Parts: sequence; structure tokens; C-alpha cells
Amino acid sequence: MASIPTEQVKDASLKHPKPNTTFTYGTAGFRLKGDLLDSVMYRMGLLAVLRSKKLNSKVIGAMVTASHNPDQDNGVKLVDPLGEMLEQSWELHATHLANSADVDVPSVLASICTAESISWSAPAHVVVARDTRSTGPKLVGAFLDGARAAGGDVTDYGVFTTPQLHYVVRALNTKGTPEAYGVPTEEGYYKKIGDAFKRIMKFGKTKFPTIHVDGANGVGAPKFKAFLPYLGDSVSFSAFNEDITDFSKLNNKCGADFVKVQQKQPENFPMTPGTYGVSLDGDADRVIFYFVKKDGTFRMLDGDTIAALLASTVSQLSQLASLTLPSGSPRVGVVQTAYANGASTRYLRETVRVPVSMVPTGVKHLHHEAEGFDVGIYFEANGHGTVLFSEGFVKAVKERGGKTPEQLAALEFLECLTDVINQAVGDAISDMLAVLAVLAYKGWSFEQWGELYTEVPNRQEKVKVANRLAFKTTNAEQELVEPVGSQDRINAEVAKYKNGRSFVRPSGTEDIVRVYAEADTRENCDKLAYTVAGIIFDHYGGVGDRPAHFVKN
Ligand code: G16
Repeated sequence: MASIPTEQVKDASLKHPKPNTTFTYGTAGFRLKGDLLDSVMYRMGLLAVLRSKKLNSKVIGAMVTASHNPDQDNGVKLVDPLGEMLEQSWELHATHLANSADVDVPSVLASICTAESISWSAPAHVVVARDTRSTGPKLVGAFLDGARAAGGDVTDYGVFTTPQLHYVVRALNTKGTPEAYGVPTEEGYYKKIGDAFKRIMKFGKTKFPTIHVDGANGVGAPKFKAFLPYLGDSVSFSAFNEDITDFSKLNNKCGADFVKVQQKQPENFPMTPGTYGVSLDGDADRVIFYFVKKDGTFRMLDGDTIAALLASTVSQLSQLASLTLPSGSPRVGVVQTAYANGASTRYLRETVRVPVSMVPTGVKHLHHEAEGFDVGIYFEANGHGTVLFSEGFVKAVKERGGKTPEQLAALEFLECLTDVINQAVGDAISDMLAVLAVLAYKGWSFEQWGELYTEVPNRQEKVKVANRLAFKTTNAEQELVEPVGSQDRINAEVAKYKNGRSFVRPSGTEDIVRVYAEADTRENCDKLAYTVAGIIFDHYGGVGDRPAHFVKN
């Protein structure tokens, strides 16, 4: 029986030495300064091969990106066969392997094989892609070394958005089956979503102004350009922040994270009343919409607003079409995190009347929970999310059980929606198209969409601390259990504000602690956020310059 090519793995391992750093598989894989990641990439090449062997030679993906972070950062996450994030129990293997001494790499591989009952003789298939970051090519090289040292068959797809990589993994693994997801190429991705978008837009009643698309100076910019010829002419788009040659511009004062956190439009982005803006993030898996009101104020439509629009529409159309599955009416549900605006949760529960589950931050948690519904809509407030449709739901809409022209139209619309949406993972471009299609179907403008509910004023702050891992949370990350006493101080502050809510958690993608606050007025919300941030900075290990706006307490 074939066995681990120990010498080959060890020799290659010595060429990718581990620096004196402790690595953690965080919210979306390993994320660090790009020049510290060579050994991690090599070892993730090895691990991807093991994962494929474990799953009967299914194709495993690896995406090299640090998403919304600046160019000097990079990262890698592994992708399971249907485009989902790596199964969580394997994050432990990934962390163990990443932190082993160079000479121990073969024995750690052997221990994972034993623990997972992996037969080395099974073939392994792995695919990898990267975004536009400067360290990407070298890091992909290290990954390829790992996958090849372990004898895996590996294909490098070059520069992709994160959702394109997830799509290709799912399409490769379902090819030739009744669940075939699409042609496993970049063109296959554009064609599948583009064709569905053209079909769905024939229901459209809204004539949108030109949509300004902010590509965050990342991979989403060229890929969106490449997508345009497949989208027909129902909507006109204008692209901004497309410079991928100057690495310092990536996510710099632009992109979905900047807009969401700063609550303002990107810089160098023309907006006047009546203009509609859409920001992608650096790897095009998050999307935020916005417009400028007639009175000149900026209005953002984030992940919560997207979930509200999609949940209300899918519920209404399912009812209109009297859609019935063998199990009864389709169960439409929404999954959110603690960052969801309280008003959006109330709107979903009380007005749309759908169940809302709360899970910890990270698409991996949301995706898993959403699988429990016939239509599982999951969006983080930061604009990261998608919709999962069960096989039963898709079959029922395709069977066109409706009778009236309205019912048949509703079913056809829902069928197109299942193809416009990239169910493999949150996808900024596909989500943008789905939102435009739903708005057009309803005959709504961005302004009307923004009236679904009134947001509670909210704010996010980042606090640099000496050791973010000292912050431990419970209750879907809404309470701190460590540092001991920190939650009591936060609670005492929150109690001073009407509708006050605030929580603190360590980021899994940046070396910071995040602070979130809500309160009845903008002024109170800001005061609460700045006070809690001040508490964390002053009493729990803040480092660097103390931001002047943090309130002393
Ligand atoms: C990743 C995850 C998201 C998460 C975000 C921020 O997004 O996929 O689910 O919301 O990180 O996580 P944290 O607050 O732990 O830093 P992305 O777009 O960076 O891949």
C-alpha cells in the first residue's frame, strides 16, 4: 500500500521553514503579514491533499487572499467539496500542522492520517487561486510545492475572486451528477449567473440610474469588467477603484469594509443625489449598497438590509404561488450575527415573520445554520452572505405548480433567483445582481428599499491591544467572559442608554479587538461606542497611540 513520501515531504518542508510565529486558523483561515506565510502555504498544500484523500478524492480548494485587509496581509483558507468552508474539526489539524517544527511535518501528517483513517493510496485533487495581492504568486508557489510533495494532482486557476474559486470547486465536484452546478471554468461562472440575470431582468419594472461599482482596487474590479458582456443591457454600470497595479490602493479608503465601518462613501467616488453606489471588498465576497438622499445625506444599505429584502420577497412569492413541498410550506429562515442591527432582526421576526437564528461571526457558522431551512438566507451586516435553496425547493419551483399567470411568473422569478445567487458562498457580484433583480421586480428604488425598517444608530470601532486572544466570549460572542470583569464595565455603560447594546470580541482576521454599539440616537450610539472602546484601551491592554476620540472612563 502507498505511504506518505516522507523524505520528499521533509526535504520540501526544509525549503519552506517555519518562522518563529504561532499560527491560528481564524474566522476565514490563516491571515497574517504575507511574508510570514510561506511555511503555512506549503503545509496547507499538504493538508488539502489529505482532505481530498479523506473525502473519496473529491476536489478541495484553496483561496489565497486577505480579503478586506491591506496588501501587506495575506491568507489562505481551504474549501470543502460543495464550496463550503473547511469542516471545523479540520481547523485543528490545520493549526497543528502549521505550528509543527519543520522536521516533524511528515509525522504530523501521519498522525492526521491515523486520526482520520485516511488511506494514502487514494488519489487527491486540489485547486488553488489567489487575488491580486503582491505576495500572492510566491505563496501559491509554496502551496503547489506542498500539494505536489504529497503527490496530489493540483490545478492553479491563477487570479480569481474568492467566490469564483468556491464556484469552481462545487462545479468540479458535481459535474455529471443530477446536482451539476455549472461549467467549472471562469467563463462557466459568468455564463451561468449572467444568463439567469438576463432572464430574471425581463420581470424588471425599475429603470435604475447608472450603478457606480467600487472594485476596492482588488480582484473584483477586473473580474466585474470581464462579467459585463454576459449581463445584457438592462442595467448600466460604471466601474471605479480598479487600479490593481498600485498595491497600496487595495481596500484603501474604498471597498465594502471601508464603507460599512466608516459609514461613508469611498474616496474618489462621484456621488450626487440620485446616484447609486455599490462597493465590493478586496476579494469580492462582500457587498454594500448606498445612495445620497435628496438632502445630501449618505444612506447605506448593508447585509442586514439585503437579508430583509430577500427574505420578505422569497416569503411573499412563495405564498403568492402557494408553493408547497412534500414537507408543507417552504421554511424560509434568516441567519444573523451579533452585528445585525436590532431593527433588522425585529423587522424579520415581527413583520416578515420568519425565524432568525443568531450565530458567531464567520460565514462558516452562518452557512451551516442556513442549511437547516428550505430557503436559508444568511448575511452578516458587513455584506457577506448568500441564500441556500434546498433541493426540494428548487424542484418545486421548477415543477411550476402555479395556476394563475401571477403564480407562474412568481415561480419563474424564484427559479431564476436560484441561479443568479451563488449558493456556494457569499459573492459580492452575484448578490448585487440578485438585489437589483428583486428591486426591479418590485419596481422599487434604493430609496424605497431603505424604507423597509429604520435602523437603530450603530457604530463599530477597532482597538489595538497587546493580546487579542486574552478576550474570550460566550452567547454568540455577545458577552466577554475574559478578561474577568470587563463585561461588567461594559454592562454598566450600556445601562445608561435607551435601547443601548454593545459587545466586544477579538477579530479572527485582524490583530485587533472589535467594539460594536447601538443606541437610540446617533449621538448616544457614538458616545457608547467611544466609551466602550476607551474602557478596552485603557483597562485591557490597549497599545500604540490612544485614539483621541476614545472616551475616558
Ligand atoms: C471574513 C469572514 C466573515 C467575517 C469577517 C470578519 O470575511 O469570512 O465571515 O465577518 O472575516 O471577521 P472578524 O470580525 O473575525 O475579523 P472576509 O471578507 O475578510 O473574508
